[in-house]
Amino acid sequence: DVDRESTRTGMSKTALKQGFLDNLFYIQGRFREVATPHDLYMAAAYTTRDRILERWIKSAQHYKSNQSRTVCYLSAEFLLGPHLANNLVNLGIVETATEAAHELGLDFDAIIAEEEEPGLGNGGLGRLAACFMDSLSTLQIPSIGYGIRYEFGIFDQTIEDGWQVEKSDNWLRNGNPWEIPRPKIRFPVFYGGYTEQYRDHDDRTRTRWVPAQIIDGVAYDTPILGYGVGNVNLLRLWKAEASESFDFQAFNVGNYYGAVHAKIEAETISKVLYPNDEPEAGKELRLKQQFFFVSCSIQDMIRLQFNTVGPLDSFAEKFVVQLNDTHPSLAVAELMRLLMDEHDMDWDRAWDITHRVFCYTNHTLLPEALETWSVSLFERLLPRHLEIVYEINRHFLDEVRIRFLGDEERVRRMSLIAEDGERRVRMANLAVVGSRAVNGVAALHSELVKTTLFKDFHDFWPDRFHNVTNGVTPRRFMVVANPRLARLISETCGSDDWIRDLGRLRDLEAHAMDSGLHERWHAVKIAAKRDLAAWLKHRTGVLLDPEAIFDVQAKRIHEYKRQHLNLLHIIRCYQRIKQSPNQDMVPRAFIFGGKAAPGYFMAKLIIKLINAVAEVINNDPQINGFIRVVFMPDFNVKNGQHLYPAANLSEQISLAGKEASGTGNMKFSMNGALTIGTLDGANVEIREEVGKENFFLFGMSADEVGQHQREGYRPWEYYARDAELKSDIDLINSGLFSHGDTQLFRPLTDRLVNQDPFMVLADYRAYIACQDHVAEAYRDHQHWTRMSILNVARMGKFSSDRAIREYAEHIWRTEPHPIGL
Ligand code: 26V
Repeated sequence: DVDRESTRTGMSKTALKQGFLDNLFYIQGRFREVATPHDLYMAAAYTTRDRILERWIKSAQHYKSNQSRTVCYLSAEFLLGPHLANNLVNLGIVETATEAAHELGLDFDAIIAEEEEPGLGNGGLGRLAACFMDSLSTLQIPSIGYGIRYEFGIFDQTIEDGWQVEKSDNWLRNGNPWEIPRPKIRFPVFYGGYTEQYRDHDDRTRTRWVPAQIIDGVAYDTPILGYGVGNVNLLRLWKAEASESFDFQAFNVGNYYGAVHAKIEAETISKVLYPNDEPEAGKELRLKQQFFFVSCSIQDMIRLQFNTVGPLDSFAEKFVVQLNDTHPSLAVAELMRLLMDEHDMDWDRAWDITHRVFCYTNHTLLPEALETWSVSLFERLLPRHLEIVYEINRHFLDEVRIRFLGDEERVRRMSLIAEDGERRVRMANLAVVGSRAVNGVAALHSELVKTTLFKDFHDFWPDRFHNVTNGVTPRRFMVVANPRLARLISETCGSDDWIRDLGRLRDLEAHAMDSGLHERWHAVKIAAKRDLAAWLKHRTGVLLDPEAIFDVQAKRIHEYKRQHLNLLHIIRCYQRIKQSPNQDMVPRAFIFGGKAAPGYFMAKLIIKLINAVAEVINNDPQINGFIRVVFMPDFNVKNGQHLYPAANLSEQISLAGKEASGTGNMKFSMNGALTIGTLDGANVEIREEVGKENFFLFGMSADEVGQHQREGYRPWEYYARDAELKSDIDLINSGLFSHGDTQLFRPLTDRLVNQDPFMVLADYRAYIACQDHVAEAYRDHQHWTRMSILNVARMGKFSSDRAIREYAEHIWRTEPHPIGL
């Protein structure tokens, strides 16, 4: 028998069982016989949470009494994925919990599968934030993630008649056991109105913002537990609520319904996540969202400063703020406003603190992705911030003019305000000027940041620019997603130290020729492929052959990522089999996953074409299953966890220079997939690490792409000169994949032949040739397995722990604060 305390915190099997039954009874109000699968999941989640909370309180106390320097990671997105399995791994109680569940007669995998993931992000940028939170805790660095508690996250994707259909993601419907509402941690956020000058008690002229609207932000906290440590950090997400203090009566005299309507409107601010990969439509609500979470977060930091250290003078020593892309860059102006207007500081003191607090990460070079806001919208919503932006700009451009005498063209380029056409605020320039460090996310990307996007800024402040190559957490993407492989690695290396120190995977190299390991490695991969095949059969009806090459491309659908290049290769394979049905071809399963932005027509047409090609190939008796094509619906963190362990080949085929880093490339390779890829983003470094003989490289380099573009790129010449390429594109236009409709895919094929902005046709021939090498290599099972082992063994660099260590040392200058168990 266990006492009350240990049912909450005990780690023994008995304590877990008792805690589970307690939570089922006292929280869900159920007994075993009538409990639904969801009740069982909730009870398991609370039982796990109980054990985290104790560590959390200890961490908070420790950080407070030590006045620890704190990293604040500001991000509009956190794509966390399901919590339960991950928290069990980090607590180190997977085995005990599994046994406890079995003794209670429960299907533990089913309980884990019951969790609906918080999809509070679009893709790479949001998932990176989640990996970083895991590593910050594991490395014992005091930190707070700040973001928005969207009521609806990224849409759920279904496929109907081959087309993507979006369904709203009502993830909070059944409750969220991982969050703790903090109704008393609440800050007012202002919008609109006007500014006015007044004289304070010392007869100094000050500025006051008189808003037209006030909305409250309320904190919801999720504990983020480190792996095998006592440290638990905080993810604090803000929900918008109508303000209590705002006097609705005054604005709605006698208009009760108007006042209620205003309350409803207030809550829309944290209602829904916007797609980040759709061209900015200048959406007012999006700017309101950005300011909303930024203002709450900075106010919260100031509150914490007063609660721990005291005066604001040491604010930049207590806090460092990392801006995840430009979405939170209003924070620069908001901190200036709060320091000056609310806390009496003059400009110079406020600026000295502000520019020492912020650091900014750039995540894309695509010009259409760079955020700007029209001055008129900005002024209407944030009149005080526009004044501050102008003032920052005036100080900054004065410095530029002194350094580059007479170079007004440069001044115009560097200005925080774009003056060509409608005047707009350039958020990236604001972020660079307001930060003491700026970084790109892979070596190649960071070079391009310095030489192209921010060239003028690099000329001006060369020391401000850094590279931190992205990484992913091996806890989720190896231990949680691929427990069989994790076990095999631990047994082979004789320890599970690699989970916290991924460089230790190198120990596998000594066994790369060992036939015993080869056999087990192969068996682990086949088992994962069988699991995925069963999963896909259940959800799509398509049956895959586990012996085939599992060739996977899973990522957001975008022209620059070139899913259509992959399709052209599939069509090539199809035509080859049709032309000579008896040839000896290596069987392949082509697997796609990914969402298209709801307003991105071309991306949605690519999804339709994938499904159309799949339908024809999968039903052609002559193909006889030699190649199969399947689209996994609703690719997200949870579904991705089925994909990474099962892949043999990882498609990383973006046009060189366009993919800032990529992180899926890392997840596949650390699960033993080989990469076929261009020299883009982190592919360059992955290839360096795993060795060029263990990587399938093809295509133009970023330099060659630039050269080609300068010389004038003419895709129709490739189409005219390459008979196979022409016949692949013509087959799409023939109507074969569209029940005779020759027009359906015309927008896509016309774009390829006439514009081809991402040079699919220029890289086609090299890609096909490279895929032929892949097929040949796969025939030699021994050799392929050896390459697979070496890929895993050499992936140590791509742990997000390494990335966070680099941020901590070179950018943040923070120290670990270990909390024991
Ligand atoms: C935004 C847009 C908006 C306009 C249309 C084209 C477009 C394309 C992409 C984006 C996303 C920008 C931010 C982002 O998610 N970047 C991703 O960040 C990952 C983490 O650093 C990185 O691995 C990916 O390569 C990068 O695309």
